[in-house]
Amino acid sequence: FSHYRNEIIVWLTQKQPYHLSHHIPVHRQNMTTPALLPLSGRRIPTLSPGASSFPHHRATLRLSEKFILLLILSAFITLCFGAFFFLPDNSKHKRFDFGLEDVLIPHIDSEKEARHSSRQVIHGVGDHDEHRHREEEESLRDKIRADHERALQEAKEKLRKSKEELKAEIQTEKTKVVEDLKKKDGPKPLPPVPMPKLVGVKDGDPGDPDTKEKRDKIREMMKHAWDSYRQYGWGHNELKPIAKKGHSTNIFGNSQMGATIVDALDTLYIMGLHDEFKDGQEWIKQNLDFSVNAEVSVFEVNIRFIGGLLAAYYLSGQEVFKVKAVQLAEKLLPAFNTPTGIPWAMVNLKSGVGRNWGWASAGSSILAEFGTLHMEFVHLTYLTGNPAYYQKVMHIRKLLAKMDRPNGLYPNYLNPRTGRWGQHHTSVGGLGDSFYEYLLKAWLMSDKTDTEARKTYDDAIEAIERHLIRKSNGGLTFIGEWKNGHLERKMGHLTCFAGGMFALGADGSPDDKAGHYLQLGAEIAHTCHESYDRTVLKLGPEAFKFDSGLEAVAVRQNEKYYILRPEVIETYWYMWRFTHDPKYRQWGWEAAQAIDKYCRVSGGFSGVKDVYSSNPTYDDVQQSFFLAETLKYLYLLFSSDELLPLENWVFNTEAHPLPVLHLGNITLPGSETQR
Ligand code: DMJ
Repeated sequence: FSHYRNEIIVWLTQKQPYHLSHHIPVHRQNMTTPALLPLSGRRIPTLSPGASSFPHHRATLRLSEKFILLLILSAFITLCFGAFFFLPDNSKHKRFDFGLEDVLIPHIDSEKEARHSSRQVIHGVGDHDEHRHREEEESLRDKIRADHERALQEAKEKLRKSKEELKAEIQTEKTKVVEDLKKKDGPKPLPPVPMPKLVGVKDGDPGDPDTKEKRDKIREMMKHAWDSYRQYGWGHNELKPIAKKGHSTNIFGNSQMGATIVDALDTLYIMGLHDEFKDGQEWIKQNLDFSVNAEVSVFEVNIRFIGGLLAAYYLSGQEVFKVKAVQLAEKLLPAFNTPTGIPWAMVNLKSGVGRNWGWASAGSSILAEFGTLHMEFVHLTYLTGNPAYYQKVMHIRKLLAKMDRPNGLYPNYLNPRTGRWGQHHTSVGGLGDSFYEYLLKAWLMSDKTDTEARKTYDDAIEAIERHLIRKSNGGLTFIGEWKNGHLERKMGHLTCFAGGMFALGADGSPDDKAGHYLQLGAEIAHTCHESYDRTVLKLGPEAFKFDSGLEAVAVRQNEKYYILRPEVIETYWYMWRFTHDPKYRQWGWEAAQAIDKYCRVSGGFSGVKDVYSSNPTYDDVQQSFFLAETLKYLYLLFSSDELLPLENWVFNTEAHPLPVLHLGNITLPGSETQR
């Protein structure tokens, strides 16, 4: 066949230029056309006018000649193909050797083949090797054929399956790939670190039956909030208790990271709701994944997720919480890649790209956000041995220390590109609050060794007292907000946490002013209680004024809502711990009853839109901080002081307890370079 094949090709290629020639100008007819060269590589004599075997005045064949040639050609081709199809398989492969096999079916092993051919020359055993070589090729072909048949069979079977079956199969395969990837990346083992001494992880039975009954009621409320979320919003960040479905806000991007589960864990643990805790732990183990394309708030994720996971780890000793906290913290680190090291407000967990809120003074970062990372980040360095976390937060502190402060006050906005303050607004409520809280708590958490933090706190509070704290005509102490050189006589619900902070910071204050700060805490607690007591629902509004005869009441409609916030109850609890004045338990109980009466619905607990209306409408959100903070502080208020004593535990701003690090002679990695 190969012999005839070459002949045909030669013949065909000789004819083609001839047929084309009468369309081609003479001066170009001598040009060889590479595409028309025969496969065998034999050189075809080029056609030149006059040298042809045909008379040169005849440009075409006669019709009869064409017909005969066509007949011969088709007979020949039929013969060849016939022979090919009727020959046994083996002979086909041996003889149908156009060289295309090499392209379509790769050789088994060219190195091996080279060795074989060289051996042929040296040892003269070509026949044997050639035989083996052919056998190997045969077996490879058989294998390829078998593979193709299997693939075909599988495809046929797939086509026979229903859409649902196919979907289920795809899902199983996806899960397997994810599992394999997880195993491959695997949680990196963390260095063993001595567990800090954990004091007071106990029941905290209050003793007297009346208080116990109240505590049981709070526990029941927690169970209702949790069970409702479990039933209607499981895995979502939060719950819509009226619509009975999941809910989320922009602070979590478009993620579904079970914020309520993480935020609620330690409350469940403290309340002895162990089955619920296990349930949450299992969800976290199986589902909490931070490789999501979601732009989240660095601050919120830090205080709720990292804080929540660390607290759950310390309380329960379960490694999974520590590992998850560290995985998440790694995802937050790119937020610090700014010209100044002041982190962006938001970061995309997948890409690491950060940016600031559009509304924040000319692209600024916010004091309460970048200033509320210290506690969690110091614990992360302690647990991982990675100095990065500690260095990042210490860098922020150093940078702030070098800056001028108008009237000794810290403005709420700081531009992370220029390192300059934005608008000169100062607040102990929203946008500023937990920055001051974390200065004090950094000192407490370091077993009172971080005196730099204490000094910064004391200086800040002194300026706040001088410029922001006033007494109303009716004798209520309030903390106003500084806006471009004047004091706004308005206080937010958020600001009410400061009563607890002043009490917590009383011990250790300069010039022995402990009594003064405890008194200040009591006055703020009283004012905030008034803001509750002066409403119809006995629940506090979002913001209240001390102006034009109005005291501790909201004026604007959009400030009359209560969204299950904890700050007032938080202050009651700190005041209770430091004074044991029964009025704090009484006030806490009033708030608990009001929440149960006006915010409880069959699908959980909801915020209300107007605390001055006897017929309030719901906002239909069960905030995760209701379980993390509000119910936890209430439970602690009706427990004995033995449960989580304040000498041993420091609560982060989301009420997640972290143990005091009695570091003694241990130096945190990274701290040497900072000091
Ligand atoms: C909580 O997420 C934290 O307490 C935060 O510091 C500010 N306030 C909310 C609840 O009101």
